Amino acid sequence: VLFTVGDYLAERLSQIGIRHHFIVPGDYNLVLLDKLEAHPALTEIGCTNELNCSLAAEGYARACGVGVCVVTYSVGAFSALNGIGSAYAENLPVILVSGAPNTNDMDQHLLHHTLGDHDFSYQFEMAKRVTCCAVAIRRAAQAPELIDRAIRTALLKRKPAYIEVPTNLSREACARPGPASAIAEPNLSDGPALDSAVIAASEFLCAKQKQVILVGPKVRRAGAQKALLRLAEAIGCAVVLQPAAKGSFPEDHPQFAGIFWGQVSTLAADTIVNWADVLICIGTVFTDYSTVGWTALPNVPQLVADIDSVTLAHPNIYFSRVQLHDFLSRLAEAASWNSSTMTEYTRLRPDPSLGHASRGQEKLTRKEVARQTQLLLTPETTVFTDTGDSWFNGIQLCLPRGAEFEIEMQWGHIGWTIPASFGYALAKPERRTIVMVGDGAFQMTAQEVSQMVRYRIPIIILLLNNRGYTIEVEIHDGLYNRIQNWDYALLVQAFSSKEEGGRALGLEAHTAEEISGALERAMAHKDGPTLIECNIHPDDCSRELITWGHFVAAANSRVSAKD
Ligand code: TPP
Repeated sequence: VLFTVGDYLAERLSQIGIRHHFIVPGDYNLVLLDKLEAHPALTEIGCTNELNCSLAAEGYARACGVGVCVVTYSVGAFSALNGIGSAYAENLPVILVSGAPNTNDMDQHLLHHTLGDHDFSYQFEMAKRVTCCAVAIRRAAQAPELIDRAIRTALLKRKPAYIEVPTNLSREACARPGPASAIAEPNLSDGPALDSAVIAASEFLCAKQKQVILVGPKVRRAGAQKALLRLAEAIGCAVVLQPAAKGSFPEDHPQFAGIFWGQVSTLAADTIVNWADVLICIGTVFTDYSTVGWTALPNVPQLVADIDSVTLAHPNIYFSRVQLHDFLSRLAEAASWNSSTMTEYTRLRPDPSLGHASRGQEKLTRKEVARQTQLLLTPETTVFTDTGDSWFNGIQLCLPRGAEFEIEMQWGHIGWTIPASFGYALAKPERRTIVMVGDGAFQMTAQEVSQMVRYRIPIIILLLNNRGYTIEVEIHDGLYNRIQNWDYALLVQAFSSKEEGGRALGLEAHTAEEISGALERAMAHKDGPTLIECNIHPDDCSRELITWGHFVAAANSRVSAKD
């Protein structure tokens, strides 16, 4: 049988570890979808719309290291670009594959699903801005080179890539691909740069007395958690995490000193950071959000270890092509023991407390939901937290060793948790996925619960219904922060069909007793998702959200700088 462009793409995707590809069909990609489907290692996962499709692929990439989303031209791809933006911001290699018009029509005719003029380059131009590599195949013979270039660049840079495949080319003859190692090569450090970075860094650290390690979200993207642990144990200093890095260092470790998030830090992490005379910043990202409206930008000297570079404050040197994993492992061998910040932190460390349990009939509170969620966590749990007070509720949880935590703090698309947890759970079905999401966020992407039903994915969705966009109320209030209330429990049950798929369980909780009963039922329900609508008072939000919102609002409303 003829080996085609579509087969080439399918084979390459399977070689890099893709087992599920997320799709929405359209006439420009149907033949391509047939080819992908025909590959024995690939399972097609249909999504309800392209926004959800791209975010599902983003969540899949979190679990599996890479994700793929296949959509149709313009009407599909424009929506998918949002999830590709997320993948870019969050450093995840997601391959966006879009069907495109027949090559005979390119720049010749007016076509459906286009802007209605003769220039068909616009989608490719748009994709270039939100990917690390965009390719548009125009002849079958180019396909191997272009597909390989896009996939290889995405994997090397941990950023999304774009591949445009005209509808008629998917079935045209194509060479077969060579070994996978050519497109999935490891990132290697430059030897001399690595050696000098390690020497300079250990000399720099030797001259400091009070060292603190600050861990950022890029550690996980670089797969450097184990090397981080080795370095932390070699130095013996306090280790604090940025909020988006939660889960990258074990929270039961004696050196774990909380989440550093300025005034909304946990476990007094900010106090130990302020006491330090040097910060070892590993994969950190400082934004207005992570620095609480720029109020928590550390001003002590820093050693900055990024995904593939190291920068020192004194002497001021930049080392490029130093891979994070290599650098941390080597620094662990070279660095000397200095546990002064741990001695200090032991005196500072507050007692973690879950707070008091509410009594059975008492009205449900945010705290009680968090307290009961905490009791469910095991080493097999993955928690997804959505933008909103769910961030703060999630950050407060104490993760047992092995538990994972997913957050999309850089892109911050509300509703991200629903499709992303779906994609993630397909890749890691052995884990128990729990989603914490607000009512406003849920309304953005609720349709994807339907796919959890279809594929019988037992995700537990804790929907905190505080009747509106509370996080925005804290930043800047107006009537626009009120939303239509839904019967959420009823809604998700409507996604079940009598003929096929699993079943969604929709439950409501108004009291402490009701939520504990609901959680018990959720844990037992295996044939699809469970949504628990947790009804809380509109004013019941975390102290951290109010504090953070105040400073972010102040940063947003700074007057323009004069020239
Ligand atoms: N649109 C998108 C796609 N993403 C966004 N982050 C926003 C708009 C702006 N936004 C940020 S938080 C938020 C909105 C609209 C409200 C979230 O409300 P909800 O999910 O109910 O959580 P709560 O703040 O009530 O905990």
